[in-house]
Amino acid sequence: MKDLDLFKRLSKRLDNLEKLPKLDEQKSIPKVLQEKGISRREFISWATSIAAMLSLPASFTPLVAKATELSDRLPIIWLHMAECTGCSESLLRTDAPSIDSLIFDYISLEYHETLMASAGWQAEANLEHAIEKYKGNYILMVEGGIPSGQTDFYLTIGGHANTGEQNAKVACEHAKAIFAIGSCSSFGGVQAAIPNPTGAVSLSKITNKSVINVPGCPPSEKNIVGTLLHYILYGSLPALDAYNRPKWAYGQRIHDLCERRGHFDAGEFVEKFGDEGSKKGYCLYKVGCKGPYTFNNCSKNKFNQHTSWPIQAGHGCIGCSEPDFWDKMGPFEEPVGDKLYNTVFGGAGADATADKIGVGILATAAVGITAHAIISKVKNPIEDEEH
Ligand code: FSX
Ligand code: SF4
Ligand code: F3S
Repeated sequence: MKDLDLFKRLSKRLDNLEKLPKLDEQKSIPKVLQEKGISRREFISWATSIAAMLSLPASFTPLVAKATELSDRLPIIWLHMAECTGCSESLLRTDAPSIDSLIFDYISLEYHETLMASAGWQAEANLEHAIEKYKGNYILMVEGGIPSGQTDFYLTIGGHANTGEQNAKVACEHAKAIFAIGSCSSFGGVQAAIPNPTGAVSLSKITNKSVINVPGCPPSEKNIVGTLLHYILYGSLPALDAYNRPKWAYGQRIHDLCERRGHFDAGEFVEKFGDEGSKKGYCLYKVGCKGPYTFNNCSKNKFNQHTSWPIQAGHGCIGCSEPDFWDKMGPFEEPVGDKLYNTVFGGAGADATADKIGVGILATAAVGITAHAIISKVKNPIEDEEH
């Protein structure tokens, strides 16, 4: 019954969206798929996987397909702040475009600095025009950390010499929904790493409005597209964790979804890159994997057209979807040992979730509990204190 009510509610929302004008009458999802040689069957199986990812039953597949079709109804403004553009690249630069990246072509991107042809005064005018035209109705996606306060001039943009902070503030003010795409926009990222010379901050620090964080450096295309489709389907915020990340994507630890987890539990570790353990696909904890402290769904979605992800490729997770990971997770190729975080022992177990407990608390405690009997070389400061 609950599912049926939800189905009706979402259908109604999509019916209303359908009444809004199309971006381009000539464009449609069936047409785009046909042009790219993607069959209807592939599209439906993709929609089923998106439904599952958003924790919806398979019977919602037609709604996901319809939401995709209607993804051109909501204008999107995408701003670049201080960053490497890897987040856009994650979605765009594939040699055989996936359905996720096709959607990026199809949606109504009113303004995107990487994609648009215009530059200089014209680009600036386009941004002002888009904000004015779609006031209160557009989705704002922001990539990058934001130099702010006394050092906001480090990101000075365009002929009017606005700072990135000014542009982002105005764009936030009139947006219907705001997504911080990538760890830089979500948490400050590499710019905000110590000593943070430009005073970079996260998007949520410069606006009072709700910001949905989609971190990762970069985030997977699935998490970006899934966040957008969730919004199209529901028209409201998804369930969020303590760091405002959608729980459907960031609700579980890398460690709990990891294909090498059996080796961790069995005490089988890579001791050195290239050793026998590496060849056998053993656990990467001792060569620095931060999967036990990181919440993301990388092993499910993967990168590069869903072919691989860091741990599958043989390197540990560096914790790229966690706040301040550049400072807190390093050195990246060494285990946490007793040098990371001022750990507070809160009774956190392997099943602790991000909304209950932050990474600082989880840190050494979780690994200590799970592995304390098997990792003899990794020191657990809590145990040492207790004994
Ligand atoms: Fe940051 Fe996105 Fe890392 Fe780069 O722009 S999340 S530096 S992958 O690209 O913002
Ligand atoms: Fe996987 Fe890393 Fe956990 Fe090992 S420590 S099981 S490699 S997430
Ligand atoms: Fe980032 Fe770790 Fe995934 S480094 S890409 S969160 S495996």
